[in-house]
This record gives sequence, C-alpha cells and structure tokens, in this order.
Amino acid sequence: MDYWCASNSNSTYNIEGTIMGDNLIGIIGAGKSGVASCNLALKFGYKVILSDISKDKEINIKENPNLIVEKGKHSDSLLDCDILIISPGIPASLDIVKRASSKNIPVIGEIEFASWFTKSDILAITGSNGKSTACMMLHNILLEAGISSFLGGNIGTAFSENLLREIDSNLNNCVHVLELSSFQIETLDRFRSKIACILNISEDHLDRYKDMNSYIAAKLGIIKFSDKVVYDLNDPVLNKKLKGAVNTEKINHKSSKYKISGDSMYSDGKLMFSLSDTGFIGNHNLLNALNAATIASLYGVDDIHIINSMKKIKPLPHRLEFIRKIGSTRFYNDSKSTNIQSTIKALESFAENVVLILGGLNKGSDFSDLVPSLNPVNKIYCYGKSGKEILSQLDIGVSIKYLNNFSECVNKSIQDASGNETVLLSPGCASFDQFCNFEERGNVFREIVLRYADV
Ligand code: UMA
Ligand code: ADP
Repeated sequence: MDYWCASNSNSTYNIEGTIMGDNLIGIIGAGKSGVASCNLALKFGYKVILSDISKDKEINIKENPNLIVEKGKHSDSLLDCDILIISPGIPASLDIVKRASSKNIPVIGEIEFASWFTKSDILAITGSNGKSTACMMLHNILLEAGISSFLGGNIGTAFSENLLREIDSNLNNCVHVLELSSFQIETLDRFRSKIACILNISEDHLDRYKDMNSYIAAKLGIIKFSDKVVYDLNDPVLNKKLKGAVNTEKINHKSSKYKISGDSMYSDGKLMFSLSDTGFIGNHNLLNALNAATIASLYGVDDIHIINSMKKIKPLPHRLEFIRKIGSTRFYNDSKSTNIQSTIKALESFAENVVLILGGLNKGSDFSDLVPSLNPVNKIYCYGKSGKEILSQLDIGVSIKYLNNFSECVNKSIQDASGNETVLLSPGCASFDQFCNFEERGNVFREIVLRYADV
C-alpha cells in the first residue's frame, strides 16, 4: 500500500511534513478509537468526516471547521476520502469498506494511523487471554524503572489519545505499551513495534472469523510488524506455527532465564517473588508476569524493578477479582472471562466447592470443552442469550440451572449457596446481550453481592 502521508519517515510527525492541505480522512465508527483518531487528525490540520452508523450516537468531540460528523449512515461521501480509518469493531466485509477498497482507497486502523505520529518505542502485546494484565504489568515495571510509559490500545485508552498526550507533554523519551487485539492487527500496514509478545492462542472471536485458522492468522500478523517477537513454547498453537520463525525470543517457563516453579518466579535460579507476595491469584498470572518480565528485560530493565513492581501492582478489576466473603462463601468477579480458556484458568485457581456462573453471548465456542475442568465445580448457573445452548452442551450429570436474566441468575446462585463455597462469575461469553460491556456486567455482580453482605 502506498499513500501520501507516510512518505517522510524521517520527521517526527511524518504526516505533518507531507500533508497536502486538502487531504480528507474518513473515519468509520465514532467510539473510542474513532473519536481519538479524529482528534489526532484534526490536531494536524486534516479535514475529517467522522461517520457512525448509529443515529443516536452521542459523540463527544469539539466542533471544528475541518470536521463533518455524520450519524445514522455511512454515506458515499466517504468514498471521496483519501484514506479511511476503520474502528476495530468494523469488519473489512462492511459494504462501505469493500467499496472503498475496490476504489483503491487505503483502509487502515486507528493503531496504524497513530503510529505515524511517534518515533517512540512501541512494545506490543497480543494473545487470546491475559493481554490487559500483562500490558498493565509491563507498564508498571517500566514506570518503576523510571521510564515514561503510556499504556493504550485495546485495554481501553486509544493509542491516538496517548499520542496526543505524548505530543502535549513534550517528552523526549517515552515508550508506548500497546495491547493489540486481532482486529487491530488486521489493519496495520507500516506500524513497527520494537518488541511484540504473543501470550497464547486459544479459541475466541469465532463470531467474526470464518474459522480458527483465520483467527490464528490475524494474531500472527503482528510478527510482520515487529523487530522481535516473544512467545511461549508451551503454547501448542504458537509452538506449531512459529517453528523456524526468525527474530523470536522463545519462553519456556521451565528452562528460560525467568522460570516458574510451584507458585514462584525465579531469575537465573534466584527467587524473585511468589504469587502470595503479589495481589494476584491463579498461576496463569505468573505466566503473564513471566512474559512481561521477558519483554522488560529485553528492553534493558533490571530484575530489581520487576520484583519491586510485581509486589506493588494492584490487579485489574473484573479479572478473578475477590469481592467479599459472606458467611463462609467467597465471591469472585471474573466478568472479563469472555472465552472458554479464561474460564478454564479461573477454575484451575480453585481446588473445590465452586458455584460457577456462565453465559451471555457465546462467540462460537463449544462449552463441552469445559467438561475436563469441572472437577472443583458443585453447581453451574447459566444465563443469557447463549444460556440454553450452554445448558445443553453441559448436560452431563453436573447440577446446572438456566435463568435468562443475569441479575436473577446471580441472586439465585447466592440464595442457593450452601456455605464454604466459592461463587465464581467467569462467564466465558461476551456481555453484549444484556450489558454495554464486561465492566457493567461485573459491576452488577458486585452490587448484588454487596447487597447481600449488607443485610
Ligand atoms: N459502528 C459503525 N458502523 C458499523 C458498526 C459500528 O459506525 O458498521 C460504530 C458503533 O455505532 C460505535 C463504534 O462503531 O459507535 C464502535 O467502534 P468499536 O466497536 O471499534 O469500538 P471503540 O469504542 O472504538 O473501541 C475499540 C475497541 N473495541 C473493539 O474492538 C470492539 C476497544 O476494545 C478498545 O478499548 C478501544 O477501541 C480503544 O482502542 C474493547 C473490546 O471489546 C475493550 N475489544 C475486543 C476484545 O477485547 O475482545 C477485541
Ligand atoms: P485480555 O486483555 O486478553 O482479555 P485480561 O488480562 O483482561 O486479558 O484477562 C481476561 C480473562 O482471561 C480474565 O478472565 C483473566 O482471569 C483470564 N486470564 C488472564 N491471563 C490469562 C492467561 N495467561 N491465560 C488464560 N486466561 C487468562
């Protein structure tokens, strides 16, 4: 792909150097990525059409003579643009995107666009599970080492938003830690990360990809855009697909510099920390730490900073988050579990007496894959649009109940809890059938639990 704005790669803001005053950028989707890339484009004097399909969309953006906002449609005026920036939630199969491509209008994503405006190092993490946690760990390790770090991407703060902050802060040296989804990788073109990491690959997003191979290919796409790629040899998909790949740093938690033994992490044989020294539960979080530590170390950070920050970091909410003990029953919110593998990891974190809440909107998984992990589970409650499908896939003699409404389902699981149990919301599904996002679902869970605690 060749387009006007990336030609001057020596300037810090290469678009600015080469823009022809009247270049027009079309942005599809006015969510977080769309609005942030719009602000970035306007900052550099571009003309922008920001287009959102929802006619009621509240778009929080300042009026600007260079900006046209359209709602309720993606009009043909987008086909007059010199380039289209599509939000990650927009598939390439969308009619307007297909028509733009057939007119040879370059179609890129917000991450690609933002990357043109910085010369700072980019450290990127992708994978099916643990991206946000590992990114947050890496970001904190860098800060602990005195490095100015911005944390953005799929984690919720658009890269473009951090770029505007970088520009405003006049920092000479900083690093961008980016969480990248497969959707964001699909629309890269000249993006470059110094080190990228693929944490793991398991089934996800099969509602958007035609099959598992297409999803894997999208994730592996990051390799082309990175100087070095860190990956775990123990991940069967990565091990198979990356054999022979160059510029890789292979992690083996049993034999590489950073090792995991029991519930502790070691560096060259010396104890760094145990899980109980950190705020995390679940051995998968040691793997996330190992990946973050490997990237940090390759970037030149000393172990002492890794150790110090791991002991201080507060885990992100909605990931195996302990809410409260009521009587002898413990409640955990793992609302961010939106695929089966994350639910499996949650179940591996408890020995027995789990009451599991599953459901929401299944992204194409078969819940019978959970069966080998159900040993610690006493009862399952399932809810939502995919609840009945889950019920039928798990009808194997385990006690399982279906209630459509999430709140009713949570209430019922609490009322039925018989003591000394762990009520675990680890739904393995997206939340969008009954909520705006996983945060809202987790917050409703928390509120219901706390209501019982206060009685
Ligand atoms: N829209 C259109 N036309 C369409 C479809 C949608 O205009 O045909 C509009 C919608 O009306 C809406 C906007 O597009 O206003 C939403 O765009 P989006 O879905 O790309 O969402 P953003 O708000 O831009 O958020 C995106 C990521 N969302 C997705 O990938 C679905 C956020 O990841 C990310 O934090 C944010 O950019 C900043 O980088 C969220 C996510 O769910 C957390 N990611 C998926 C995941 O983690 O599983 C991949
Ligand atoms: P992502 O950003 O990839 O969705 P998060 O860190 O937000 O990852 O965690 C999402 C879900 O995956 C949570 O349920 C969390 O407990 C679980 N999880 C975190 N790390 C891992 C891992 N390494 N392997 C499997 N599941 C994980």
